[in-house]
Amino acid sequence: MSEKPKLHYFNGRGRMESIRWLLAPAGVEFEEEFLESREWYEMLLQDGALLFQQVPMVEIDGMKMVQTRAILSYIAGKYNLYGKDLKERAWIDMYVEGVRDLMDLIRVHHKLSPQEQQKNLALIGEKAATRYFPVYEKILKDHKDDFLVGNQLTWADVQLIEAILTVEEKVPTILSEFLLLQAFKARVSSIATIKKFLQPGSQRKPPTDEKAVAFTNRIFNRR
Ligand SMILES: N[C@@H](CCC(=O)N[C@@H](CS)C(=O)NCC(=O)O)C(=O)O
Repeated sequence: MSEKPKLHYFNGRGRMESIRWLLAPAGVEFEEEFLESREWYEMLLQDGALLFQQVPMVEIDGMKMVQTRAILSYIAGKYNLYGKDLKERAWIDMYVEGVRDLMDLIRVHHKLSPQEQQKNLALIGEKAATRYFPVYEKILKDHKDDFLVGNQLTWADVQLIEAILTVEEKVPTILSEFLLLQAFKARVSSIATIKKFLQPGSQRKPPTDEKAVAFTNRIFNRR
């Protein structure tokens, strides 16, 4: 039996959260090693464990993987969440990248000044409502399947449900015009492994706040 993957990151969402999310429906138990201090990060650097001196880093199948996107596609491929052929993969990649562009707006949110945050919040709402969510609503409408690609759960669905819930934390009414996405949210949230991940006490992390940003700035000697 292979060892559990070990995730090296802060005890917060950041770039690692999508990896935690993807391991959930894969039904994979994982361990977490939290970067608690600058010294901890330097120790990882000295060990040569961080190829580009960056986290997330995931120990999996004898590799010390870095680069979020590479880690996610490895997990998606390994756990059958990456479509059945090259074309399905291509669609999954497109849908995932769209969601990740939207999520990037949220990931930087707490690094902004209060004034910039106000503008960014409006931008998140606008982009979600006019650029990204209409695409996924239309896909579901056109093919009438339960999931985005190949009528089975894939990485694209997992990325989308994470984004829906994350945007809702910032703009609670964001789905009001998207009836099929509302149904999608209910359906995917009720898959046993995902339901478990959504329950209190799981390895899902709370929303990022100013304290978390100050902590990471300290670790990376930023500002
Ligand atoms: N392209 C990388 C970027 C990773 C990244 O920027 N990680 C940040 C923490 S979220 C980091 O380690 N920063 C330290 C540095 O760049 O020196 C990925 O997607 O994993």
